[in-house]
Amino acid sequence: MTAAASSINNDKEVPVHKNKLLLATNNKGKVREYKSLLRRIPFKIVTPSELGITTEVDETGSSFEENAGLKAIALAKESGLLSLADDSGLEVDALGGEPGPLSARYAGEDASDIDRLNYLLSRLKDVPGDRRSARFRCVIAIAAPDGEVELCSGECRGLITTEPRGYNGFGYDPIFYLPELCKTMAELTPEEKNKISHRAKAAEKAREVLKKLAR
Ligand code: ITT
Repeated sequence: MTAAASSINNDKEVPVHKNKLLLATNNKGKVREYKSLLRRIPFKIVTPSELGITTEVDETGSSFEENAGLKAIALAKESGLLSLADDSGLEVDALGGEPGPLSARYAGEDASDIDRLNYLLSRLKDVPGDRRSARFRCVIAIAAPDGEVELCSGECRGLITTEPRGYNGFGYDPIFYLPELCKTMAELTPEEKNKISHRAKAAEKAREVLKKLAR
């Protein structure tokens, strides 16, 4: 991160734990996971709703990196706080990497998590088990109010099931099977998911960035 971003946190008069980090997402599943994944960072995590921010950022980028940056910069500028955004989703090999950055809008704007995973299963109905490989990807952008950004990413490989299994997690978790654990992501406890997920891997890198920024 740049000097400008660091300067926000370099004010030695301000105790580090009083610095705030805005978790720039409206997705409750992500908020839940980040509150656990980032629990030892030297920042107090605040959410847009706690600050009365209702902005929905248009995800006009064509990659996870671009969209994560757009969300983090917009919220950092609006709040004046260091902001962390997450753009994530599924890339299915048999669909040429779809839904990718369109994961949230794959079954239309007003679709639910269940609609989206059913739509994905319907797209894969003729694809045999050995060709149902996929990966979850997560890109975290940490932005300062001056627009400087740092990116961290993580991924997790698995297979798409033929029907949903499990009730934990969110989004596409019930159809994402982890062969080495013989479970879908939605059959893992939150603690288990937070050890192996795409988001856990990206958050591990983000924690290091945040520690540096707090110095
Ligand atoms: P924000 O932009 O406000 O963060 P969003 O839900 O729109 O929220 P994305 O644009 O990053 O977030 O879309 C992510 C999509 O991928 C969404 O449909 C999620 O359900 C899905 N997804 C992301 N991470 C996931 C995970 O850990 N497990 C299951 N599905 C996930």
